[in-house]
Amino acid sequence: MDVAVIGSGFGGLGAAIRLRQAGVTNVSIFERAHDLGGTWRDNTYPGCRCDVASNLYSFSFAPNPKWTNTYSYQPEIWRYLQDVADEYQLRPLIKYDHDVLDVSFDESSKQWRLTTSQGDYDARCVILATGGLAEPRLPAIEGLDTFDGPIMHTAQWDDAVELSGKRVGVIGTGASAVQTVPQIAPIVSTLEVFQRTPSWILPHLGHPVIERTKKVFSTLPLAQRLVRAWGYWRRELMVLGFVKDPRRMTKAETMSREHLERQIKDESLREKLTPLYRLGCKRVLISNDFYPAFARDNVTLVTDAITSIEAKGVRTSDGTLHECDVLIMATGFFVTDNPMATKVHGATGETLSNAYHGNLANYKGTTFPDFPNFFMLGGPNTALGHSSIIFMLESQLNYVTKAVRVALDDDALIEPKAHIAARWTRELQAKLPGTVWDMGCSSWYLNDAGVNTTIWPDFTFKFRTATRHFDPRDHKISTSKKSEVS
Ligand code: N01
Repeated sequence: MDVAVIGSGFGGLGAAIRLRQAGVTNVSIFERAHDLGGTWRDNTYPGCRCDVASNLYSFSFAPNPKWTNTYSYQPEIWRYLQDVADEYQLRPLIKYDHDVLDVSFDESSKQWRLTTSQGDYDARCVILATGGLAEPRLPAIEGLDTFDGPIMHTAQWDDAVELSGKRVGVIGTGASAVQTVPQIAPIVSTLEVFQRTPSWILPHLGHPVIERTKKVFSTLPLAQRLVRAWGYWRRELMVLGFVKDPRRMTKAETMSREHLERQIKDESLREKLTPLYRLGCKRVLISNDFYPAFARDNVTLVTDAITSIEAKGVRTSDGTLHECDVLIMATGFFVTDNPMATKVHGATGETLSNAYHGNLANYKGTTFPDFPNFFMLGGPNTALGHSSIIFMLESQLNYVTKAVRVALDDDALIEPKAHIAARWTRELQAKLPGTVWDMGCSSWYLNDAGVNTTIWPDFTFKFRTATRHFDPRDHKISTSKKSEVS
């Protein structure tokens, strides 16, 4: 095939659409699951919702005038992706139940060899679109495998696990936990929420969309585009605090503290829920119902450190055994240590995971020296703490589709020049000191060495500008006609 796309979430579907628009049709999408949709298919835990407004959290070329809420819930986003797949007739391209086990560049054929659970495939170009939030992380807590009852990660929710009337423990207080805790609190018998670090939480402004608005968006698409643009630019202003001067976060911290004070009257509980790091250092959360859940008699916040998990429950550092019937792990994902990256090997055999550990330079978070005709969506330092990842994916796709076009038209192998990629990576890293992610908290944005290899540290329109074109001068282009064009 000309292009193998791995993953059928926003990135993979977007890639297939943009490639087709660029005239590239010999494309297959490899999907390990039974259905398309990526993280929005997998995360079905109660309350799962996007914390970016619906109008912005969608493809610019496929607006949805029918969003029922200004901040969509998971089922509607998943439905949206399915509708997009139908509208653009992408389903025939998808190879379901194909788990990609290895992706290696074959020097002799000058192609990529994909080893999958259903056989091998060769492709001239590969677009890796497996996303950063695809591999659920279970914490390395001693005794985890000795627990007697069901253990469920939020991203692997199993409706068959009975929660009603059960003693439930939730480990973690990040984005997934704050959404699911309020939903399950009313049905369980007791709920103990194990918090290691409190999150900054701001009021949620989401609300249902009235019929008249939907009608206006349907008949006057420009109106929806304006709302989207308004939301985009408001979010861009946040970069001033995240990147340029984190002291600007004080105002949002005050808002968050007031939110907490309004919702939690108990002073000692409030203290436990108050973060002691700069707002933005970890992902900022939005919720109106997480704090109030602790007002319920059956919900307890546990802040003593977890020392082990035993057959009957969770043991904490004060010696208490918190007995549970079910454990829910709201413990996030492998991001900088995503297992998928260890399965990709470039022309020298080097693995892609080095890109997250300082040993492999990247160019615009998308391409890598010695990885010819290989493109990564959502690559190093392209995720966002303040806006929509879809904007970043679409930006990358501007560059990727143009590069793929050149690769196919000229029968060429394209990769960034090593010194150009090194410069991009160096300059990007030079922007990080003094940003909000450099304020001493731990987060999934940082690799083992504490370096942010995840978040884009600038305005997103700058990334859009950087990826607008394919610049041949920045690339090594080897063709069968000429050994090296540029
Ligand atoms: O995961 P997280 P998440 N013992 O990594 C705790 C997206 N998302 O699934 O902070 C005890 O944020 C950990 O504690 P600490 C979004 O990008 C979006 O919630 O490391 N606790 C933390 O509290 C988001 O950021 C949406 O001290 C342990 C929690 O587990 C990303 O997904 C909704 C522990 C993990 O939080 C991930 O969110 C959901 C241990 N050993 C997800 N190990 C929206 O759009 C970890 N923790 C709203």
